[in-house]
Amino acid sequence: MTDRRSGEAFPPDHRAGFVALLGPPNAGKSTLLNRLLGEKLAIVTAKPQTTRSRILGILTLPSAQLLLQDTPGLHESGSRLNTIMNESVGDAIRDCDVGLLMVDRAGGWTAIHDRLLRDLRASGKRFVVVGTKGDLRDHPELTWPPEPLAQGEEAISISGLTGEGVAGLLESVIGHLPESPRLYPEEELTDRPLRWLCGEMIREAVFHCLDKELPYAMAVEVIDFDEARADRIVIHANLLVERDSQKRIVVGSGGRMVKGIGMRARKAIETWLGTRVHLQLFVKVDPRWLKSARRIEELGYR
Ligand SMILES: Nc1nc2c(ncn2[C@@H]2O[C@H](COP(=O)(O)OP(=O)(O)OP(=O)(O)O)[C@@H](O)[C@H]2O)c(=O)[nH]1
Ligand SMILES: [Mg+2]
Repeated sequence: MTDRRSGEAFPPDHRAGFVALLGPPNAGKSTLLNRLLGEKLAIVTAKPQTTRSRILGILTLPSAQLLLQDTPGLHESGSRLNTIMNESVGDAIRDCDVGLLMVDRAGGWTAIHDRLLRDLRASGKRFVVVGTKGDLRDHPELTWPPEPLAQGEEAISISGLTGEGVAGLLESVIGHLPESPRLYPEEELTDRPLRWLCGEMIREAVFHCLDKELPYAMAVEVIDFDEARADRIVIHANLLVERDSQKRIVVGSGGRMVKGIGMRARKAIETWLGTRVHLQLFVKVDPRWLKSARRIEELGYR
């Protein structure tokens, strides 16, 4: 097989296509994405609804290229951000070649799984039900394979944490992909710019440092990302909140909270990029950000 554009030759049975990671919040979608890529691309926290937008992770192997689409956890809720998040799950099903319906084996099968299973069946796409957190040995909530599956529908149990079962899953997914040359250059890892990914690392630190609902009311906007210096990357970012009362909490007494968030995020970005980072955070009130679809899109949560 030869790529018409690049003239590059591929093995005759080379496969490539889009793989959507689908499931409710906290199912382990982003953890599996990172595990498959062998690289931290998507942020992971113990709290549900961490991922806000689709993120493409590109896995290039000699025999196949998987375009892995991480998605926000599907859930029932009415805010504008949540509606947009749920829409992007629908888009991911529409655009994929293979769907992975992810179910936390300790959490069990839910109404969200019923809905996604129905949508996947209706789409006519190939799909695999993936049981996650297989390393947690006590799974009282879920019989395996899950009861709602029909004969011939595939279920594979994995652990994104230990990697158990992931090679088998990968092999099965490749078998479902169409024959095709590579769709992206082999050196590409994602469709997201580095500065946005750094913003996500900052948002991960926000989840760690602030509890309750506040992380959900916050956005990160990278306003300056300067790679011109040889010895360090300079990043300036706004932490956007909706109200003054939230700003006071995020700043903290004597600026302690925002300093803590900044320190944690800086260390994470430095480890990730293997370079020194100068990070400056500004806490800003932006009452519009959660209400305006345009603003949400501008911030890259789409
Ligand atoms: N023990 C164990 N924990 C896991 C595994 N996979 C994910 N987790 C944990 O489950 C939590 C949620 O994982 P995520 O990967 O962020 O889940 P997600 O489906 O992307 O969640 P949202 O982005 O909120 O939709 C984190 O605390 C993970 O460390 C696993 O295989 N084993
Ligand atoms: Mg996620």
